[in-house]
Amino acid sequence: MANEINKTVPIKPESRMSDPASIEVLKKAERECVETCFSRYDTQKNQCKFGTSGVCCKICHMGPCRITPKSPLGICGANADTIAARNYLREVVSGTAAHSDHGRHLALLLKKVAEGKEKDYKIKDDAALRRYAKYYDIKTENRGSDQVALELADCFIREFSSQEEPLRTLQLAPEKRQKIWKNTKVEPLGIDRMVVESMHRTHMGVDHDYKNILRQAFRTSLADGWGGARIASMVSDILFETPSPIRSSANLGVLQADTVNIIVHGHEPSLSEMLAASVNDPEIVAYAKKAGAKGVTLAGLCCTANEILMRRGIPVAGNFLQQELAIITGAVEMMIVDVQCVMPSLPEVAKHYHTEIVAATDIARTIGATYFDFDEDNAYESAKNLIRKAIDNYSRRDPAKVAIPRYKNPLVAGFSVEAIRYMLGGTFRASFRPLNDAIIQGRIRGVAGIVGCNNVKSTSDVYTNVLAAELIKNNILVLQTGCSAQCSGKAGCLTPETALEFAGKGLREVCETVGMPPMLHMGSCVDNVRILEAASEIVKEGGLGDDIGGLPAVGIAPEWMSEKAVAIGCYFVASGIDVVLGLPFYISGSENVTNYLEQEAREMFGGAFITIEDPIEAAKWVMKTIEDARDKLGINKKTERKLLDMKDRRAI
Ligand code: MSK
Repeated sequence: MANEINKTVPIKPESRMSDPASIEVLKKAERECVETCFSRYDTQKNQCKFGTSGVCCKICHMGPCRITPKSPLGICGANADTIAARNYLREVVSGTAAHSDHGRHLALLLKKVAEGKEKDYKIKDDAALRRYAKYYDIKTENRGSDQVALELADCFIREFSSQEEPLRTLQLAPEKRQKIWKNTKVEPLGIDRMVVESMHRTHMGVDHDYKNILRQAFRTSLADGWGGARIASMVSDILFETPSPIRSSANLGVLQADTVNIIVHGHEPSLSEMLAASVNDPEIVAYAKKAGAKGVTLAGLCCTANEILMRRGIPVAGNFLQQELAIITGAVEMMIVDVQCVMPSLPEVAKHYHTEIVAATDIARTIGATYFDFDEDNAYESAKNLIRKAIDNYSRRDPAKVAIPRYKNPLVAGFSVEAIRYMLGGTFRASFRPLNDAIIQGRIRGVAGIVGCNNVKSTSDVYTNVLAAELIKNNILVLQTGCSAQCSGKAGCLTPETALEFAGKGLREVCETVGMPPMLHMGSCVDNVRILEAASEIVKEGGLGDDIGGLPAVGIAPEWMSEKAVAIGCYFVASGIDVVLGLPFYISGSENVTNYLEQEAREMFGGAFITIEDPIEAAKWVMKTIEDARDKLGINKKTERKLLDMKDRRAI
């Protein structure tokens, strides 16, 4: 396996992480005897084979049961297929719940804003409000923003509780796709209902048919991708603005030696938006100067970073595997964490330095972290109080322990679907037509969505960077989200100059004309829905078939690790897009489950999963899949050269 970590030989920092900033800090961690996820990975040698193959069942307390050739049935009689399918569905449920609870929080916030109960949050993007209201047939003409927002917030909230009606957002997909979902019986009802039903069906003694269970996995994932995550993305646009291209930078070098450094980490944007709004408040700047600092640097990790990068240009300190490393620089006064992808080890790492870890969400607390009761009703002042606390911690910084790597790279982020449409067509003719034409003419061969996390099992960022470079070289436009986008940002690839240097001729021409990078940062994990939205727009624009399935497009999760990634992969496949995994699912203990996800899914949806552990092989597979799709669309035909006669010329 390319880049796989071999735990049997001493592991060098260069085999753990590929970017120079992280390597430098990992060496510092070793010198200062700080435990990280990498050293803990080594102590977790010989990971459980029953777990990794998906055939350990601990759903009831007669077990745990483990399936082997000698004991092919659990105590209740469940076989490997039932067990692996149930475990898989529970992963999808957890991922869906995570994205959707994030969406619910924002929908409830929108309702409060519309009711005038939140003085510090506003509807910042009225055009987005009215655009999304139309999706729900809400009248927008001659109505105030608050009125429209209240009705829309209620629609969003009903998407969670709908008992018998399918999700209304499904109607945003091409008609053909909607029919496929109806015929295969995967149309999700309310988001909460899907999560509860799936948990019921995986309880001991309920659903035992692996195909029925896996179909429910796709159905639940659609409640995420076309429901909860989509709502999160839409409300964020309404309250905090639809992203548009913005410059910033990425990697640990964004931290500064002479300022108070605050890092936000997690996923939800409500607090981080307020921190971004208040960090340059003159009162705060004066307070920092009084403490001996030049000011306050706000930076982000993981998807909270992406949220405020996309809209405010706040720099990215790093992606998932850099969360402990950021503290080890010795230069972080406070790390504020909200939900998801936050390692419980952070307070332990912080004990070696002066960093205060602050948990700012009641549903996500960690032993050793300070809990801060963020007051959304008085959000601006509450955010300022938190920043003041960080400034107070500046005097505890030990200069002898500070070592900020100098590495960071510039980037351009903020490519929402609206921004892409505007960028391609301009103010008066904003449209996807130029992109469709470039694909039809073959200047761009197709589109690849590269998404997801980092994982200690492989050298961080390598797969993503090798794959992305190979794809743009071969004229494939790359769309990115999450930690994968940050990985390209750290490598300096999210700039228009990357197109000039590394893209193939056709893609370079398009990027040069428009001034865009060949890899587009589209946002956070919930913003994977923007990739589906872009695919729907391409279909709507015409000339490339009548469904998302069949487009020259592929999804890839090179270094994924979270249950959310499993849900994302499933809703991409159920939407008709093939998904390449750089690391396998925990299903290899069941041939039937593996076959269902890798073969039968394609018969149902037109897309399926494939695991390819080498980035170059993955690139070859993606290119072949894209060329096959182009053949089927009939756009690979070479145009015959024809000499024009007088009649033709007159016609022209
Ligand atoms: S933060 S889910 S490590 S992308 Fe969205 Fe990154 Fe994966 Fe978390």
